[in-house]
Amino acid sequence: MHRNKKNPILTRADVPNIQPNLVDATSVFNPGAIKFGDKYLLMLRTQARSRETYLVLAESDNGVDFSVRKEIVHFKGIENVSDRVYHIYDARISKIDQMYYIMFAMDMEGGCQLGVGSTKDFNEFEFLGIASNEDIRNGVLFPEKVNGKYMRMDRPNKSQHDSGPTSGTTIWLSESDDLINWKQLAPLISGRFHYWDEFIGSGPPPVKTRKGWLHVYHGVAGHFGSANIYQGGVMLLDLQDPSKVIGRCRHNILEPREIWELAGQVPNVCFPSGWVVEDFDDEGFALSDSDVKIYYGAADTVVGLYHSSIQELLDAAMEPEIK
Ligand code: BMA
Repeated sequence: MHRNKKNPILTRADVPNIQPNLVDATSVFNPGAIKFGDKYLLMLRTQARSRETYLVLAESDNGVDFSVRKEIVHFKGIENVSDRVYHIYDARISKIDQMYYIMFAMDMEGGCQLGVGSTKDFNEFEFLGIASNEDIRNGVLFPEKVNGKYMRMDRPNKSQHDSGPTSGTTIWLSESDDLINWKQLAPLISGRFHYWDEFIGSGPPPVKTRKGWLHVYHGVAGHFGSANIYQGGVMLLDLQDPSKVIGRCRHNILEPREIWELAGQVPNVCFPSGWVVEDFDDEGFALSDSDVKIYYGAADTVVGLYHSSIQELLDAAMEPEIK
């Protein structure tokens, strides 16, 4: 596993002015990612000096050099939500059948909800609805139905960082028939107090491998005085019954080490939110030697790119547990 040499691959300097909302962007981070045809797409979270947050797309031929579109992503219909929506952010992108779905956090009065939108072409986006009814974040859809149901992982916000945002210590598995109404099935993993992943939340949507559903998540160590350290880790779920956790890494796979990860709007943050797995077999399983590109927000300020392979991530997920 290694960082790309061109890191950070996106900074505020790459974000064009989009009058009047986004001028002189302060930051660009926490991207959703997907391969669309032969293009790599990132759905970026950008902020203006007003601290308004916008989603903007970037595209690339090689997954490293991205150009940012001069257009704010608008989910048609979101304007009809009756309660005030302050920000939408942290998009996670899944392809299910021939449709692309985007789950994102919606900061609203009374907390954070999960929104879901769809697109066929990444030019027009439709808002499908609010897919939650409690304070919750980090919702990610599985790339296919399991046992006839849509599946997602999500992280209810049942705790709070010291004088900071609401957070959580358990990732749940939920199922749905329509992507809007969700039923909680089972808790998957919980925070390990005193270790690297005390608070946790899903990263990019899971990927199907012959060994199970491979999933990258983030963990927060909150026991360092005023610093919450955000890191990346990996876990593995049973293919037929994803409520069964087969493995979970002992060590993080990614932690703040570079200066642009250690310093910024929010110091000490590596927040993996998108990935592109390059190679699949004919039945849709990721190949173990496939290259994996993990895109992450660094210090809530820039975007980093981390390279790995399916095999390396599977090995990490099967490390002996912390006893
Ligand atoms: C989390 C979310 C992320 C953010 C991270 C670090 O609670 O708000 O969007 O990147 O904190 O600030």
